[in-house]
Amino acid sequence: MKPSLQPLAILGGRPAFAERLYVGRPNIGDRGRFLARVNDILDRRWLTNNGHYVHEFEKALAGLTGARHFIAACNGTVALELAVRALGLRGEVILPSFTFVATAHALQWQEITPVFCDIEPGSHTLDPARVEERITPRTSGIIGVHLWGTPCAVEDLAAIARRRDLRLVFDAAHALGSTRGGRPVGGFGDAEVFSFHATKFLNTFEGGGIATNDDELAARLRLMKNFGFAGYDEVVYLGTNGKMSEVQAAMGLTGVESLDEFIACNRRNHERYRAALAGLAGVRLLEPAQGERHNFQYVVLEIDETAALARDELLRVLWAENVVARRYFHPGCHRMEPYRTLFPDVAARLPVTERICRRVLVLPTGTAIGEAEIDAIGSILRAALARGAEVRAALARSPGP
Ligand code: T4K
Repeated sequence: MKPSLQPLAILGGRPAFAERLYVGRPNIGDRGRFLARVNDILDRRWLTNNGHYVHEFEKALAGLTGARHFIAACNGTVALELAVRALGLRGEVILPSFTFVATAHALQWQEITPVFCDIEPGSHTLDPARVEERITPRTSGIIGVHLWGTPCAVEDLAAIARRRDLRLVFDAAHALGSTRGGRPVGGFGDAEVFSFHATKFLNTFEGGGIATNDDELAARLRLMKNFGFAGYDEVVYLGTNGKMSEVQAAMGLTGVESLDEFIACNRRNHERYRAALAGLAGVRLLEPAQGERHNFQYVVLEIDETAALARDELLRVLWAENVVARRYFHPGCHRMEPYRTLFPDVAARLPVTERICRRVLVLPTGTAIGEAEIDAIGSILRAALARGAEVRAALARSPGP
């Protein structure tokens, strides 16, 4: 989409983009190959329940993650719930508050108490030093979240889990294709849980899955995601319907074929943003760890107190230009219901989370945008920050979003 670089819309100019640019625009892959697969599914008349394409997708994902087993599921949230239940978690489970609310809901939904723990300021992931402090006799496990595709401190968390006899799960919803110490995400902890929601760089419309090297856990998960059926008439567990359909798997397989291309595009976009935002006071672009593979699926800025405008002011400037940036994962799970009511005092234990929640701004990336859009977004931010006082006054005059 060709941007028109008018004066800032918030100051009375026309929006830079005629149509909205969104964070989370899906990558589509090869349309022809996807449609051919859908035709084949219709010819086979096998639409769901452990079909051919789900098998193929699970094989492909086991290959990508290096895990012995990959169990596909209908979405990432149900995959988390399955992992939590199959591992026998109960009582309390420690997790970051700075994550998508599904991580906490997967516990609370099963009447397990989510215990919110602070994060490291650099990586935005669970701080192992703080995890130790949150362990009680009721703690049964830890869920680390590889936020923005950046793996947590898996070694330190694994050492704590071993020492304190806890189960360790990773919410890897963002982290397909990333590595830690050269090892792909998928093989850490007892299980790692992925999301293939439309907004993820590899998508199955809705979808998710669990990677594990534990044979017994994998067998349990396979039964649990299919109501607990061990045969036509035999049910051996309390299960649910967590199955992925054939069309979802066909979309996933098509995406897998373009995965390197998606990552290359995300990386190019990231580099372009780095150049477009260089030298902006108070604006930090989160960078992945050196020497590791990363999927670059989120472009994450931290806007600190030294910037001429606050994060929320920049958000409004961008929205006025039709750039639908997001302030993920504001305001933190602990400030959302039911957790706000259940744990009214927990914010005091989460100073880093509170600070990061006020600073983060996520910008559009993926195959739906290119250099021209990124340069224009950089110019908008640069112009807004250069005219900080004027922009602030204009925002104060206009009603908020
Ligand atoms: N753990 C973590 C750490 C997660 O981030 C997530 C999901 C999960 C667990 C749970 O996995 P799932 O059960 O969802 O598989 C979106 C996604 O719905 C959610 O999957 C994702 N994380 C989260 C980070 O983002 P919202 O509430 O932001 O969705 P929404 O509707 O505002 O869409 C986001 C953006 O994407 C919009 O700017 C529009 C754009 N979009 C969206 C869809 C669905 C499109 O352009 N096309 C589309 O088809 O949660």
